[in-house]
Amino acid sequence: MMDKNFDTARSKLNRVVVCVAPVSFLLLTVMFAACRATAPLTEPGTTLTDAGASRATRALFYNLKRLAPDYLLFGHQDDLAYGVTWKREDKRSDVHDVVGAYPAVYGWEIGHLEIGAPANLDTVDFRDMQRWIKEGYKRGGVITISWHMNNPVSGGSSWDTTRAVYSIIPGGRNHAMYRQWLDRFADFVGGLKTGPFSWLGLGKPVPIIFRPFHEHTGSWFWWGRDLVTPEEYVALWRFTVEYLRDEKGLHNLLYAYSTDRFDSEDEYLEHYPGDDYVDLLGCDDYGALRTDAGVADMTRQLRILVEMAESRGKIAALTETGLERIPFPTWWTDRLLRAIESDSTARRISYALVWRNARASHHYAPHPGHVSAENFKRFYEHPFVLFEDGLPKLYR
Ligand code: BMA
Repeated sequence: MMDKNFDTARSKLNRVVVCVAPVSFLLLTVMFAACRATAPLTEPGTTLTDAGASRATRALFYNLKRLAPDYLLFGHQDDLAYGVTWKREDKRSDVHDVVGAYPAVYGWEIGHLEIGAPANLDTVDFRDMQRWIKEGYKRGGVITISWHMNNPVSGGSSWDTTRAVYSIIPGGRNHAMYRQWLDRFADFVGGLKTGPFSWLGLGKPVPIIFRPFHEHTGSWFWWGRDLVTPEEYVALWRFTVEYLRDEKGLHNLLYAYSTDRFDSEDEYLEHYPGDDYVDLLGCDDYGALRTDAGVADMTRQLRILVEMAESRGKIAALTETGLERIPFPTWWTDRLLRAIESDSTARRISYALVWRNARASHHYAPHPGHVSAENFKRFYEHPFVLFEDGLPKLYR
């Protein structure tokens, strides 16, 4: 005969198990999901501009940081949109035509998005651009976006140096218009979702390294050095970050601050908006690598850049460079690679991106038969250099 007390205790236990089990299962699931959602993915001394950045965006940041000491990622502007002799051909890329691999970093340019145009200032259709951005991301590449926006005061181009920054910062007479420009940016970025339900507007947004108001140590753009006070530039930058992050709820952006060539840390930081507003420290330089003598100057700048970035827990990158038409056949290894790889500090930049292959008189990557094509293959094969086919998974 079964002990009655035991039986009662057991049936009570059963009832408890029956009631508690689903609850604990639910609790465990919730806890697991919460852990996944907020898994710190942090390193000491490092915080992102956006503490609520998506998991993939945080993964990109930390993976780029992790790779930086040992590898250089190669990037190319508008790589999938056109080449020196073609335009808008599915899966085509001049870089791929030469080495059989896509670049690791894809640069895109959204100038004229602000005015609601269907195509950018270089005639790249924005819907095509969204498709190419998603393609590159799905293959594991890195996406960065620059913005040659029109002058908000004169309506001229980015190169129209009518003073304008004062007019779009909070309190300025064109501030509402600037908000609308950022709304258009948010719509564009909102259209960069991937996943099975992305066609419904659901899905995960592609992480982007966003690089606005670049080359401001020069004065050829309306946000350049002689056309803006440091206070105005900082106000513009901070407003832009806060609006996109806090009001538009974009959590897939890493913010890149990138100057043109610079002489010193002080010069570099003259318009710096602060560590809380920047994830990547970059610089653009097309001058140094024109000559052998300039290689040392490039290395010098990259050393300063890496030191500034590492002491702040950020990433450093050569955000734009290149030699127009690349008339020097061994430019890739003898200038670009030498400037970066031969120095134990400079080599810790994350990536170097060359500009677009617009036409025979304006291109920065080789195409088949190009005078630098063979050397570009040596560059591709170098163990320090990563193209897309050599990338580890960057978004996990
Ligand atoms: C410049 C040139 C221009 C182009 C601009 C934005 O350096 O390539 O032709 O319009 O970048 O992409």
